[in-house]
Amino acid sequence: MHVIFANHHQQHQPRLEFASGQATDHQEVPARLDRILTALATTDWTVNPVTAQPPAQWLGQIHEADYLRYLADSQSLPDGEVVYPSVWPFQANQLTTNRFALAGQFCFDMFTPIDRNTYSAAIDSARCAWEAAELVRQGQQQVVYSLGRPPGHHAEPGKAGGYCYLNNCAVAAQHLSQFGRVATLDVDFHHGNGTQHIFYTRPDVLTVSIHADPNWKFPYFSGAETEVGAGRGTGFNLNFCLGEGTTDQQYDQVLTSALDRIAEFRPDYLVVSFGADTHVSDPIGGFQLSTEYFTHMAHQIASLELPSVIVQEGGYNTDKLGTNVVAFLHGFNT
Ligand code: SP5
Ligand code: ZN
Repeated sequence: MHVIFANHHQQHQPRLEFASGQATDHQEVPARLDRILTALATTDWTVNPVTAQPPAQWLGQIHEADYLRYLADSQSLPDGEVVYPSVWPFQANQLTTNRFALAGQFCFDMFTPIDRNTYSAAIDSARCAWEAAELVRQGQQQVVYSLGRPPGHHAEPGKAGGYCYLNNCAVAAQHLSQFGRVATLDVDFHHGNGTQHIFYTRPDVLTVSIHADPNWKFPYFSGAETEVGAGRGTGFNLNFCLGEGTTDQQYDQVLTSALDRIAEFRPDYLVVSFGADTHVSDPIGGFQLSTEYFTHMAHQIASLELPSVIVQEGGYNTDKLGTNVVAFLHGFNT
C-alpha cells in the first residue's frame, strides 16, 4: 500500500458547528489525521507527504470560478475571524458583494466554517487526491490511499458543506477520466452529494454511493434512490439508502449490488470515498459496522481488480479511526 498524506492540515482547526441553534464541538478535528498516521506507522507501507503540483485547471474543471475565487479570498480574512453563513440565497440574485451574504451563497450549512487557514488546508487535501490519482495513472501503483483533511465528498461545484470545501474524490476522478472510464464508490456513512452532482450528466464517470437514507441523516436534500443521473448521464448515478442500525450482513448485500453495477460499467479506474463513520462506535453515524467488516468490505472492492485511489472522507471516533482505516486498507492489500 502506498499512502500520500496532507502535512499542513493542522492549520485547519474548526472549533464549533451549529445545529438547531446549538453550538457543539466540531467533529472534523486535526487529531483524526494524526491518529491515522500513527496507526499507519505500525505498518510497512510507504507513507509520503504530498509533493505534486497539479496543472492549471485541476480545480476549475470541478468547481465554479466564483466559488474558487471566494475560497482563495478567504486567505485575507483577519486573524481569528471565522465565517459561518447566517443568510441563504432565496432568489436568483447572485450579484451581491456583501461578505456576510456571500458566506450563505457559497456554503449550504452551519457545519463548515472558513477562516484564513482553511483554503490552504483544503488545497493540500485536494493535492493529495490528485497525486494519488497521478501515481495510479502512471501505473506505478495499483492502489494509492489519499490521506487528507478536510474531507471533500459533500463539496458542491459552487458550495462548501458537510465539513468539505474542495471535492477531493472528484479531483481524482476528473484527472483519471482524461485517461479512461472512471467509477466512484462512496462508502462514507453520508451521501456523497458533491461527487454525484459534479458528474451527474456524464456517462463516462459512474457515481455510486451507499449511505444513510437522506430522510434520516445529512445531507437530507440529496441521495435518494430515484436520483439516477440526467441527460447523457442518465443511468450513471446509483444510490443505495440504508437505515438505522444497518449490520455487516445487510451492508454486504448492498455492497454486492453496487460492485455488480461497477463491474458491468467496465471502468478503467476506481475512486473510493472511504469514511469510517459507518462504524458502530461513530458519534454521528448510526450503522453497526465492525472493524473486521471494514477488512472484508475492502477485500470485496479489491476483487474488481481495478487501479484504485482511496480517498479519506469521514469517521469521527478518533480513538478507533486509526485501527479502522488500517483494517480497511489491509483488506485492499490482500
Ligand atoms: C465528510 C463527512 O462525513 N461529513 C459529515 C457532515 C455531517 N455533519 C452533520 C453533523 C450533525 C451532527 N450534529 C448534531 C448535533 C445534535 N445535537
Ligand atoms: Zn460522513
